[in-house]
Amino acid sequence: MRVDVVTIFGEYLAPLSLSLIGRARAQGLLDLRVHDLREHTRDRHRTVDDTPYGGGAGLLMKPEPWGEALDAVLADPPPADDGRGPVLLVPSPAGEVFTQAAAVELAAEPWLAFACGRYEGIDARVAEHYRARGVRVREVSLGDYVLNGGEVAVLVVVEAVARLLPGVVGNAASLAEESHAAEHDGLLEHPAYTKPASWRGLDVPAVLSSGDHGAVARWRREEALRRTARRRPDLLARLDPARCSGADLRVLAEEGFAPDGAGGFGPAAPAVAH
Ligand code: 6GU
Repeated sequence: MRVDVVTIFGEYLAPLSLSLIGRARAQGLLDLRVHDLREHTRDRHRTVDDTPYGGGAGLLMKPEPWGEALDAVLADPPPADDGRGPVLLVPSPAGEVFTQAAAVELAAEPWLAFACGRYEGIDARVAEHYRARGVRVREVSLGDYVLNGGEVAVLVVVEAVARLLPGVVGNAASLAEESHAAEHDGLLEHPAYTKPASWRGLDVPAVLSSGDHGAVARWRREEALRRTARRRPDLLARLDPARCSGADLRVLAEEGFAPDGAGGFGPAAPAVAH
């Protein structure tokens, strides 16, 4: 996979040379190229920002350096480009929330490009212009909080995507077991334990040492359901009741959830007093 990143803070991306991602780059599985936006300015001060039309606090990134920088990226496709060009990812707190499902989609692409805004973001015409040229532009957010710029989002998205590429993570089965994996219905992962069996007065749940694989699987499923209900009830709205056993339904009912009639689960209607 080829990944181009345009930024004014290339040093921010140094962690992408470490660990599994660094090794994937060294092995040629990931061709990650960082480009300095300021190389595409034409004034003596290498200016990338200016004040917003309409007033307000803060500075916006000017469109001209972005146009030149992104044109240069688009003009240099990787051999694997299918003619559709890259998916252009624009990190922004105003974007769609980045999810594991999006990571899976992006991992199937041969080419991604990132436009990292700083300050209050990038002049809105940049995304509009590349969309009009047929580029698949996706504005993505990490969640409901504000960061200073898109570089941390690049670290997050590249790590989430690259570890799905064949050969990057050693054990492919571990990918399927994780929290948010579709194979586990998008539930949070159950708690996990290793040796010693007793630590500071805390014992590993006995069922995990029972050797009864069916009982272990049922315990893990129940813990995953309870955890998700307590911590991320929003995820239950996307849990298909058709994929739930009677035992699952009982656990969810204990946690206060019932099928919502819309293909998921929601808070159970309170029992009406007679
Ligand atoms: Cl992608 N960018 C910025 N600046 N803030 C964010 C974000 C992205 N995601 C959450 N907050």
